[in-house]
Amino acid sequence: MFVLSIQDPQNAGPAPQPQVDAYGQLSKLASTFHDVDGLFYFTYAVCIFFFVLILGVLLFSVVKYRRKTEDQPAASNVTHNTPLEVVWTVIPLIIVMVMFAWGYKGADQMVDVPKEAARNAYKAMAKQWSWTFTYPDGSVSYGDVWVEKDKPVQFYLQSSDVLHAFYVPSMRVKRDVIPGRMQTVWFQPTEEGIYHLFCAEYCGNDHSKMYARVHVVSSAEFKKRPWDDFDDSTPELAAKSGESLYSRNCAVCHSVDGTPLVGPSWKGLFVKGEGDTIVGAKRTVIEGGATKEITVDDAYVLESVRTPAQKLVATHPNGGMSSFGPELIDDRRVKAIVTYMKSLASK
Ligand code: HEC
Ligand SMILES: [Cu+2]
Repeated sequence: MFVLSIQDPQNAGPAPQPQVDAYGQLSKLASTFHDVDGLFYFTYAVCIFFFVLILGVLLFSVVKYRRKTEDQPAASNVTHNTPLEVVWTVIPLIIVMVMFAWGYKGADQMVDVPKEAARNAYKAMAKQWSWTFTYPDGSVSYGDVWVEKDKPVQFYLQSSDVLHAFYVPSMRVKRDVIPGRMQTVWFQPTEEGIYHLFCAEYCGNDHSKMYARVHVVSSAEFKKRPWDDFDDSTPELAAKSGESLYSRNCAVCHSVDGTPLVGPSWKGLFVKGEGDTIVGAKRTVIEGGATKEITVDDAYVLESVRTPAQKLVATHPNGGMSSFGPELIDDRRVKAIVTYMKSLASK
């Protein structure tokens, strides 16, 4: 069978293999939106039935009624048959009405957000090329999101740059994320597991890497808040938290080993100076059209995160980074990223 392998740039762990349902056509259903599957397989069966029927009659007629001699007269010259035409109009009409009613019922369920879901509202912020999730209690996670089994959940979808789409095949939800417009989806996860969340709208160079995971866990596991692992109480822990933020938010565009990606590598951004001090490297930047030389420091990194276009690195005069506001990565977290950058410094 076709096995999809998914690169997982935002996380160290491997992406789960997609699981398919018993008929091998759809991802395993893990929410209450089973009308999607019923309607999908109904449409599938109708298509196969009519394909076989129509092609069968066609092939049969081609063989049976073919012209056998050059001068054979036409066997019949029927131009129409009213009862037959009524039948082949009315039966398909009934079938498409069934499809419509079934689809309408399913869509209605998806659009009608139940109160319990509205009380359990998350925010999913899409940006090139990562996802940031804000929980009902205000905490934040990146690239992975945790929800409770059997508890309806609503997601408000926002984009901080271009068009994206929130697509979780196992939950049977897919919704465009449109800049400047509030979109929303809800679902009720029914099975524990880790599910794929894809961006389903082409959003630039590394769209294919814009991937996240939905963890459906028991309420006991959920109470442990597995996403809340940010810790900057010591420089070592801050560097570790910074590295995790880096891998989920920045690694798509910035390498740390010199490899050029969409953005400049962070290798050599900070270097070891006299003794064991860590100093910022020199950078040629373009600010307001003028080229100048600056020294990298904490403030420059913060500015690059909040307003990347303020000082463009001279090697990247067209920019290409969209801003991370404090609601995505607060100042403390940017500081942890800087601590991580400094931990990379070498002679
Ligand atoms: C969509 C791609 C992209 C993502 C994601 C991205 N950046 Fe950038 N970044 C760029 C590009 C392109 C530049 C060069 C142009 C500029 O200076 O704005 C840049 C420049 C920078 C610079 C200046 C680098 C230098 O060499 O002087 C810093 C610092 C920076 N980014 C930090 C970050 C941080 C921190 C994150 C993650 C929170 C991040 N970037 C995420 C594309 C990206
Ligand atoms: Cu996207």
